[in-house]
Amino acid sequence: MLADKDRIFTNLYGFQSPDLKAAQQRGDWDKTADLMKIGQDEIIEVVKASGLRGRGGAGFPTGMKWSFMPKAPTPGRPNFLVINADESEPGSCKDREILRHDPHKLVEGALIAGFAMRARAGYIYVRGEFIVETEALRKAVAEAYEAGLLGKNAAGSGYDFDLFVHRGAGAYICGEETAMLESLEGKPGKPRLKPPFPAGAGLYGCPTTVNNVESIAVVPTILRRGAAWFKSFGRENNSGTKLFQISGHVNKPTVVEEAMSISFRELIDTHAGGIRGGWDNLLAVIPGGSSVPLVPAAQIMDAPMDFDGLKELGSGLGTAAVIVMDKSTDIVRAISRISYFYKHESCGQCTPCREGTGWMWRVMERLREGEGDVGMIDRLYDVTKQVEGHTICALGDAAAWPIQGLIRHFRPELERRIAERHGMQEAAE
Ligand code: L3W
Ligand code: SF4
Repeated sequence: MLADKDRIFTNLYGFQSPDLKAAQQRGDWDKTADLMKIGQDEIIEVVKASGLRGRGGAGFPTGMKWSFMPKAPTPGRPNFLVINADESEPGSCKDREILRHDPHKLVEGALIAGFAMRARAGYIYVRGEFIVETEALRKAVAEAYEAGLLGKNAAGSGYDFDLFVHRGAGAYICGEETAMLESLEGKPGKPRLKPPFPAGAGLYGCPTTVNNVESIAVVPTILRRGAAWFKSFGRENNSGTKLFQISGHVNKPTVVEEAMSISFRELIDTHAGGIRGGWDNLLAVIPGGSSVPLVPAAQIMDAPMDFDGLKELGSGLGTAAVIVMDKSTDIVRAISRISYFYKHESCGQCTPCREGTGWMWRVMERLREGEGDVGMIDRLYDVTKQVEGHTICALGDAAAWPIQGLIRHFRPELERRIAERHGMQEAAE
């Protein structure tokens, strides 16, 4: 179990005030200018050495992403930092806690990250439904301006950096980084084709880095305690501490900071009070938010909860939103409901996603009722393969993967429903 002294988010549960004075007492904003004195490239090197990988789902190395930004921005084409606080992935609820209770970690991280990537300004794009969180964040930003920590000569560093808070209008797709940029520009949130990646052409066509809230909020602590300290948690290629969000059929759902690579069993027993009805009652787990395939109980129990460990199981760490399902779960219905979510949130811009998400959901609903025949399972799988990798953004993959996971691990259950319904029909005839 991660020791209290090694926790980055010391006010995760809001036991103390989120305001500037309390944050400073917890160590935030402590000699920030001195941290920045090591220089922009050196900060990027420290972040690279820490092994920090993006906490928004994709796990892209953060320091490497920053290094793609131009080192000498051309006049009239400034660099921008955009922070993705559009937390909408079903199961994901960690960034919300940072915004509410520890916003100064994010604001300080924004200044340091913005400085390192030579950004003139940062934009925090907050999920539309996050009203309390937006207020808390706006208050923190206002406090930072008032104290001279943002704006001209931010925190006495000699660097000018402005930070803006923008609230979205409640569309999941605006969490996709290029849809977010479109939305910030005042346009409908429709993803752009990549490449070019935002580092080449992002906000208003300028070089931009989009990072998740957690990725930015851990940076000041990494600089204060050192890359080696952060890297000492987890294992090679999967380092650091991480916010895990445990929901579903556990005795005590929670959000908790733990060392990366902790085993699933230890995570649940230590922090979530165990599985409802005991470990024998576990059916399956979606370990990284609704976009990643489920993992059956037997495979996940002793698995390391990190990028590589879950990839080996055909799933992913995603945002570390751990959705636990016990044997009372109608697993077909659960995945069908997730399918409906993606159908609803598709921006409709590309055909495989616009048509495929609706088709997949309708077939899932039929299979839930045991309608159709066994061949329909294969056709559904084929269609998921036609959608996967053939769309503008990752929402197409996210709609396909949960269904693939269901068919891979629970095909007998789908076949049982079809056989049962056929049996009932035959009996009726
Ligand atoms: C420059 C290159 N930049 C990649 C950058 C890219 C992006 C990052 C990761 O999807 C996943 C998705 C969801 N030059 C680059 C480059 N980049 N190659 O690296 O890129 P990518 O394409 O791997 O992922 P993505 O499109 O950002 C994110 C999954 O996360 N997910 C959902 C998350 C939901 C939330 C939320 O609600 N807040 O985070 C969960 O699993 O399915 O696969 O910045 O530009 N050559
Ligand atoms: Fe829009 Fe779906 Fe295409 Fe993404 S994959 S651009 S959400 S239609």
